[in-house]
Amino acid sequence: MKRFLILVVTAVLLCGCSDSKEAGKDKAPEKELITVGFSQVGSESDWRMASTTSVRSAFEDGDKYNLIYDDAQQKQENQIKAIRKFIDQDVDYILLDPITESGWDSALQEARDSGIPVIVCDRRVAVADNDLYTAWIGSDFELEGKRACEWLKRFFEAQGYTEAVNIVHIQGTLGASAQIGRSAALEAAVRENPTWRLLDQQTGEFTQARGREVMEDMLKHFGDRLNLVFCENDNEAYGAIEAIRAAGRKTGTDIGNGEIMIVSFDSTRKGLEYTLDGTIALNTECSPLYGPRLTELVDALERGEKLSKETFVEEGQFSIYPEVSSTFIDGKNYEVMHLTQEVIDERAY
Ligand code: GYE
Repeated sequence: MKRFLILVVTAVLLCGCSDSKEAGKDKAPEKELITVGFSQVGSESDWRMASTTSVRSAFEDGDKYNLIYDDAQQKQENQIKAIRKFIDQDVDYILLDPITESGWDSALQEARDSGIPVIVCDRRVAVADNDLYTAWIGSDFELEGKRACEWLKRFFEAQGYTEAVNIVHIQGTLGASAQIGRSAALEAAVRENPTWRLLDQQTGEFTQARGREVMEDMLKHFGDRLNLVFCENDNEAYGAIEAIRAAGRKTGTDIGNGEIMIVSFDSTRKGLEYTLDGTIALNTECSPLYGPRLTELVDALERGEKLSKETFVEEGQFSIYPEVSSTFIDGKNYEVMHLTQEVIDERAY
């Protein structure tokens, strides 16, 4: 595979030295950079910005890597174009955070035909042939959703709340792994808990603006009945909070007395600030800090090592309410962290 070559030109050359023999002697040797094309989803959320920063800084070693970054602006067609451009540029590796799971077979086949390994990160691809990508690293989104629902169930039990839980669900980008997993967990929990009702589901596209619009619409339709909003990320929760306040409703856990309870995902700094003051009742973490893991994977491939096909990142969960300190899911115990300002101060995003 062709490598991107850089010539480090010496100051002697730059200052116009005419003695070619001398210049040649002072010239640094040519260096081979590892060229990596990264197709990012967009810049729709705080989580996404943290992910971009993490990947960019992990690959910023200009003596080792040449990172070509492409922002797809939440459009899969832009990601497919970016992959084709990376193939034309003959990059060494492609990193792909796929907007949706479906629709990747031909683009990934083209990458494979060109001999370029594809590492998928964060969201997943659903392809007929799993050999079309080398490895995936990211979160267990369904587990995140199950942890949120189990916490809610345990919280209501602890409070002795047995009335109706009337839920509106602001989904992420439809077809994205984070949406598919978190939505599946909520839908299953609604089936299992007789007092839970799913009043409405609409996509908030993982953005604050759309989260606010969707919440306004839901408040208009369901009025006082609505007592819980399940947001699939923090930015949607920021938008929902704005809409709830503008409608004169209160956020909180006293849902039997008119408050609207909010649960969210990501655990960004602002999301956790809202969790610390009780505006968001529960925040389930999703880590965007996988940049260093990606350089490790690329370096391992450079050394000719075989990668595990899937790597899941570990994640936490935060709340200020002491009622539930852990959840038990599929035979495993998960701790719920009691949120304090110190916890927020130590966070990297
Ligand atoms: O939850 C959301 C972002 O794919 C896990 O995408 C990611 C999600 C994250 O826009 O904030």
